[in-house]
Amino acid sequence: MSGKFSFESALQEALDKNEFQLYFQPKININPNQIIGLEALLRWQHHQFGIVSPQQMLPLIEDKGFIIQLSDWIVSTACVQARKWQQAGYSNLNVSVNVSARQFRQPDFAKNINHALEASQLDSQCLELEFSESLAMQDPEYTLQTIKTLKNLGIKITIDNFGTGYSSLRYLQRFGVDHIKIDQTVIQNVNINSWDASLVVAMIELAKNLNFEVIAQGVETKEQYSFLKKHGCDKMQGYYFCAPMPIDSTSQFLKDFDS
Ligand code: G
Ligand code: MN
Repeated sequence: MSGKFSFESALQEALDKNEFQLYFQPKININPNQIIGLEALLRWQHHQFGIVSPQQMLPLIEDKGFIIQLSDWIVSTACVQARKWQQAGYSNLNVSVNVSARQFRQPDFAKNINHALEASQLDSQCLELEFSESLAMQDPEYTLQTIKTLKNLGIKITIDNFGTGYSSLRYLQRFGVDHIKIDQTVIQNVNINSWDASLVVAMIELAKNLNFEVIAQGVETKEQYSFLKKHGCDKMQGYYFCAPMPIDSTSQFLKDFDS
């Protein structure tokens, strides 16, 4: 995959050819044992390059402003798919979508989200938006206003990759976020590094005191799972439970989980 020019023309072709797909990764509550939602994650199945991750493609797309078009597609597709699962019997299923920087700064951002909800007929309570900590804190006054609008629509908010940026606790509280999601780089160190272990315990405590729910991302091992459980973090996501999956496997996962 060399050269920016060919990569970008490949992106345009990908949109035209419907090569973008959403994968879904469950978020699990361990007590009681239930699926609390599915995070929609973008994958690009290229006919020549194979699966291309967002990390590889997003910087290029951001450059081109391509991300706006793609972001709208992600939100709409995630809402439509969540509604389908609800109609198939998982009536309370929640879906979450990651918000990109370019998308967030669009003046029509909240309006576009609302449009996707209306078009899919998904209840706004069933949609959660994930903002990375660094994005949320870039211009916190702007974030505050935007989150207010989204929350008035009934949408839930997660601060993603928590522990990697610089959060103002005052703003976190003013945002009125529903979840903070502890970043996987922190979780993956809990049994290796006592500083990270203390950090996770402090974050769990902080969330409790400020009335957010806390979820741990990137849980990969039994040891990490046990550590989190012991310290009262019941919501988790990661390869320990399952990797992001295409739609068919997600449907199967939902079915197996129920039985
Ligand atoms: O931007 P965000 O933090 O939402 O991205 C999550 C990314 O982490 C996804 O691309 C997903 O594939 C990946 N991921 C999910 N679970 C795990 C895990 O247990 N370990 C690792 N290393 N990555 C994970
Ligand atoms: Mn996320």
